[in-house]
Amino acid sequence: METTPTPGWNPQSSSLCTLHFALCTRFSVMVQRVAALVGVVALAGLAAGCGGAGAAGARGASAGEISLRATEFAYAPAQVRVAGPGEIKVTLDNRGVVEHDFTIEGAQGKLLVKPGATGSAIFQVAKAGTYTFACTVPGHKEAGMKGTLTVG
Ligand SMILES: [Cu+2]
Repeated sequence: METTPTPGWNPQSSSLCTLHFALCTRFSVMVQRVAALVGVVALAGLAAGCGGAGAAGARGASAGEISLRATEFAYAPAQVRVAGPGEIKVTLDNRGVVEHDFTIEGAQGKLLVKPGATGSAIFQVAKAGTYTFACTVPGHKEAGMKGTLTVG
């Protein structure tokens, strides 16, 4: 009755460990591959955004321009529109006495303009829709410094 299969424990456990290790290694390789793939996709996206050679890029290149005036604490106009998705050139004339910026929720980038100055930047909006734009200087959006951008 003393032949309990305890001897089986050690080898089993060690082979489990080996398997676990192999899985872990394989998983980390997979993560690296996925990371590389994501990097490639991101680069391709950047290239498409910059090149404008593709159909979508060419169409997007001339999405539109908007000009806004910033004061404490509002944009004028507060409702703007461009024809469709793509690159949008935004010009911000800061008539206020403090710094203001312009950001589009859901799009990358920020245009920061000092008081009394005018600045412009290109924003990329990939899809038609209604977007909120706002100033990210603390308290400004809450004070009313926001508006609506309609794309398409
Ligand atoms: Cu502001």
